[in-house]
Amino acid sequence: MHWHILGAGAIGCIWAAQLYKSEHDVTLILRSKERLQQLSESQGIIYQSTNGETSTFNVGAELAENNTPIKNLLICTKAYSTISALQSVADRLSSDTNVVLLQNGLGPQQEAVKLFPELSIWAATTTDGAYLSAPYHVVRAGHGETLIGAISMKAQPSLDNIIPTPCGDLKITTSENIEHKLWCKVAINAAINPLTALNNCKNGILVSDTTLANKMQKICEEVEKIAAACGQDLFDKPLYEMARLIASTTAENYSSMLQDIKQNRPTEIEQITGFLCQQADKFECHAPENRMLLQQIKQLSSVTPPT
Ligand code: KPL
Repeated sequence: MHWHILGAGAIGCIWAAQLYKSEHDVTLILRSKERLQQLSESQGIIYQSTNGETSTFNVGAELAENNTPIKNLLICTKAYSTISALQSVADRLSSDTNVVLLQNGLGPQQEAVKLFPELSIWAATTTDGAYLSAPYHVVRAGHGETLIGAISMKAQPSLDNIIPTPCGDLKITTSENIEHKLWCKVAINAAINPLTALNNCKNGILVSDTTLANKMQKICEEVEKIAAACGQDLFDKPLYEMARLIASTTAENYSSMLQDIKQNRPTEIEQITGFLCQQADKFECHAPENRMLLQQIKQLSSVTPPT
């Protein structure tokens, strides 16, 4: 089974390394000749495991313009690039192609299904922790779980025929209701990411600082109401409790949104808080805290996502 991967960030590199390790054919699709050159200079993906051991996986790579057909495509780009990533390889896809969208946020998954009704599309969400210490040098910070579920009419509820399990050290589980899992992830990201980005703090501060904790509580209450209006019953405990728990267990982390701002990259605010504000408009929910966060993060971020 041959997998093409679009998006060579930390998660894309983990998947490429683990598929390669499990002896699957895997090809990274890179955006420029310079990126191809960088990969060949590092002789593949350098993978540092949680115990510090390093291995190199000589994964193949090509540009999107290559004209060979794609049978299985994993997209791990930032959420705002999902659609342009799909469009960049559109002429290589057919009704036999399986596409897995693994990213934060909500919105692009539904748009992908609308724009590409002929494809079998799955969505995925992960709690794996990783970061790039240099291009193609991925450091595994923690082992989580990846949930995958069908989101298009054509995708089968069972993934047995597509996702290669075992797949190295990745823990992959099928979800019967992936939309709900994506909602839960968006809700947690909406509670933690914008506040940490605005206050330039680690996740744990949202628990220890009373003012920020109170703010997080208000954000959570709004998000819970928006989710309920959309028919999503999030967790078996209040979102605020769940967000506190996750902020505590990731206390030393800098959220992905704060890292994006520090590194002058576009943020995923539109696919997280922006998505929730759109739903609030649709269902006439009161969401002043989230609307303010959306504006503040847009003002703070000097770079806008590519179109
Ligand atoms: O997913 C995250 C992110 O930073 O995007 C959390 C759960 C907030 C951990 O940092």
